[in-house]
Amino acid sequence: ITKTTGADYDAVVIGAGFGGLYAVHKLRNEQGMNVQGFDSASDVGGTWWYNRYPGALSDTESYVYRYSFDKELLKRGHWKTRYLTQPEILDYMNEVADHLDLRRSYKFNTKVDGAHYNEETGLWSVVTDSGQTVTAKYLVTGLGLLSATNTPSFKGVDDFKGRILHTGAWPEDVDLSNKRVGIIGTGSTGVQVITATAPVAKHLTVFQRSAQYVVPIGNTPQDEATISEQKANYDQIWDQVKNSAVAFGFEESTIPAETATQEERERVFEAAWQRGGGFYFMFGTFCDIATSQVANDAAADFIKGKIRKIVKDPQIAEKLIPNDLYAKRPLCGNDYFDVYNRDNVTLADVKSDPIAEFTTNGIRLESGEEHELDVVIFATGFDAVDGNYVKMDLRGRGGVTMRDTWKEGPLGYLGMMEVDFPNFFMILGPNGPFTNLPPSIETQVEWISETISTMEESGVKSVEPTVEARDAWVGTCREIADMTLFPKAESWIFGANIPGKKNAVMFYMAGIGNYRTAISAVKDDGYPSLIRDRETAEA
Ligand code: FAD
Ligand code: NA7
Repeated sequence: ITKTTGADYDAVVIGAGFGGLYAVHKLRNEQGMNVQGFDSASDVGGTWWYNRYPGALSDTESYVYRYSFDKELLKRGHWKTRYLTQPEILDYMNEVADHLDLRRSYKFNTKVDGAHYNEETGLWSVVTDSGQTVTAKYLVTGLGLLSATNTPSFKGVDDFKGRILHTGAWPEDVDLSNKRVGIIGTGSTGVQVITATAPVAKHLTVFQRSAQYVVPIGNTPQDEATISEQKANYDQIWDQVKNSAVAFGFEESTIPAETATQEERERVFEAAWQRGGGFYFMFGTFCDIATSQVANDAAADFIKGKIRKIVKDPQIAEKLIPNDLYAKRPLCGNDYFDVYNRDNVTLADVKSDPIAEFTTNGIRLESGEEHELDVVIFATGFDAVDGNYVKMDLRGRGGVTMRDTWKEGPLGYLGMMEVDFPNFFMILGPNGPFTNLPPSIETQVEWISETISTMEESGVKSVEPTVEARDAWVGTCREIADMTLFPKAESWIFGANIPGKKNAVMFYMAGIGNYRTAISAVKDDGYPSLIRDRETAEA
């Protein structure tokens, strides 16, 4: 039963990934609201529904890449290795949906084309690609921050006779065995799909634009004893995770590399290399790798030394060695650099010799060198964070569009709200925390549902942030980011991967612990930064 007078639903939730599913659970199962969910995929899973490419794996460890809120689900958790494969995560999402009976609230295979706020009724009108329009008081979006795929355009693509695939929209029927495969992109995804494809393809050509710092992932089997111990300690584990910086389950280092001796640095980096884990290497070894040039150089030099040792052909090794900062999202992989010792793998350095065009048979570089291929895989990433928001026709008060509000780069209050968009709540919107994501998703969904419940209890019709509060939050995110080296590296974290996209701050980089404190303070202080019933307030 809808509580909101005149509305089809109390809330519409877009997305059936970690974010959307938890929002439907909170609002419907716990707060008794009438909720309608939509997802363009045919079932639950979000990221893990789409990214079915070979080698797709979490780089958050299995025991913390899950929800913390449900003790029964935690007890039931099962995994075989230190990290989760895509099929395991998708199974988990399905298990969650069954356990909480979430599917019945969703319309799948349904894309939301737009949503408009009607100031007279105080309701959102949500328009889908099936021609349906529904109204609701609240609009909660879990559109995903790595969800809108980025496919760069190349001359001649349509002439290519082979098959073109994107890792983020992977079809079911792909068999790469004995094929001549080309992979464009060497980010997190590229590293995974490259290591999985090399052993099965007839030949693999990697088109690398930027060399990357990749450390081992250390994906070892997990024995029952370790898993039982993790399960027994979940209260403590989640407490640590939610008060940490990156929420990956390890204690971040408090020791600076800047003042450590060369021997100490070697010892700590080598131990981390043996242990595995990208975020661990950057944040678990020393505390200043992401902030101090000296520390960053020390970590980068260590990884460069490893590449030189692993890769047998020194010319190939040099091409694989990055010469920029170690300040993109940290990468890790299974024996990544060993791939380039294989006879069936070619590295094409497309920074020095860019892709000129696709031909009928493959890819031709500017030098004229042609690579014959049966399949080309785009591992070229995503229009991250705001991509899905600006693709949708989202309109707030007075018809103001999100596209226009964010034309100089995405803004957002607390990573969850936006000025002129009343009763609109984003999960993983711009300027939210940069962490292992499920704990941040939970943090946000809990804040959103508590805020909605407070507004309902006090009979509020609409709620939205003030311009001052939004601008101050964005300013804080900028200041924090500027204390780090991340803005100096070109990556999706600052929107630098999309041609023409303005370089902007997209994350709150002070960690989940500080983030939780900041957003709790807003709630505990009675939401001074939110305007209630703006029409009345302004009158
Ligand atoms: P998503 O899972 O992206 O779900 C968004 C959903 O919204 C999608 O199903 C999409 O179809 C739907 N949607 C979007 N727009 C519309 C629309 N207009 N209409 C209808 N539906 C719409 N994070 C980590 O913390 N650790 C990891 O190890 C990790 N590994 C990753 C590996 C890969 C290959 C990728 C791509 C991402 C990884 N991530 C990782 C990030 C991951 O996206 C998040 O952890 C998490 O899954 C995000 O959940 P979400 O619900 O916010 O968004
Ligand atoms: P990323 O990290 O954005 O990586 C994309 C890769 O594709 C990267 O190597 C890019 O090179 C490359 N790229 C992009 N456009 C081109 C063109 N036009 N030509 C050649 N190469 C290109 O995306 P991922 O999917 O790997 O990872 C995104 C997140 O998803 C990741 O952090 C995980 O959280 C999961 P560049 O470095 O820009 O030179």
